[in-house]
Amino acid sequence: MAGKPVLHYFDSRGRMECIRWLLAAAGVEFEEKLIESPEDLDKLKNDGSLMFQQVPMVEIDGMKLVQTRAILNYIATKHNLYGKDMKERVLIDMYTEGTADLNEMIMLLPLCPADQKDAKIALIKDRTKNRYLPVFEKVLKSHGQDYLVGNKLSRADIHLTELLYYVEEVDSSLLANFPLLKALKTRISNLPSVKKFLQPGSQRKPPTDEKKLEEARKIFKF
Ligand SMILES: N[C@@H](CCC(=O)N[C@@H](CS)C(=O)NCC(=O)O)C(=O)O
Repeated sequence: MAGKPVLHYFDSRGRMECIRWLLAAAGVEFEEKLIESPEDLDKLKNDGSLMFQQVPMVEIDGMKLVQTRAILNYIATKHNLYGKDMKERVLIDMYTEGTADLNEMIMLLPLCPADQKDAKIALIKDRTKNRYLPVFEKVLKSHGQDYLVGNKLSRADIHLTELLYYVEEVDSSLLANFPLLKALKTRISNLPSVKKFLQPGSQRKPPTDEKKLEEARKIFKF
């Protein structure tokens, strides 16, 4: 039997958190080798483990996978979370890319200079309320089903649920006008695998604070 996937990343959400979420939701146990210093990162770079000299990197099924989207695609395919045909898959891809766009805006917020932060938060709130969440609310309303695509759990539901947690961290009132999204969040959060991941002490990472940001700056030299 193949061993557990091994995740190589810094001890924060960053680009790895969506991979942690997807594996956890699929019920896959994983290990983490945390990058704690520039030397740890250099070691991975120098031993040829990182195709583009970047993390996330995931050791899985005898491979060393890089590029977040490629890793997610592999996990979703392997665990049957990627639709039943091309038409479902392209929908899942569109929803996934939409969630990724807003997720990235929120993920990069801690890097925003202090004098631009309020404007950035205002933009995120505007995009959340007026661009992204209305799309997903409308999809759920249009078919009346429990999941976004094909009446079956897919990666799109998992990525969206992860995003909804982040949106609420930005402003807990942002979901107020999206009852179907609130219900989806509750439904997905109650899946046993996700419920376990949401418990304290799991491998889920907290929001990135100043201390983590400083550590990241040292490791990734930005
Ligand atoms: N397109 C890549 C981007 C990866 C990336 O930017 N990784 C950063 C950390 S989040 C990194 O490894 N930076 C070090 C470097 O570029 O030297 C992906 O999605 O995986």
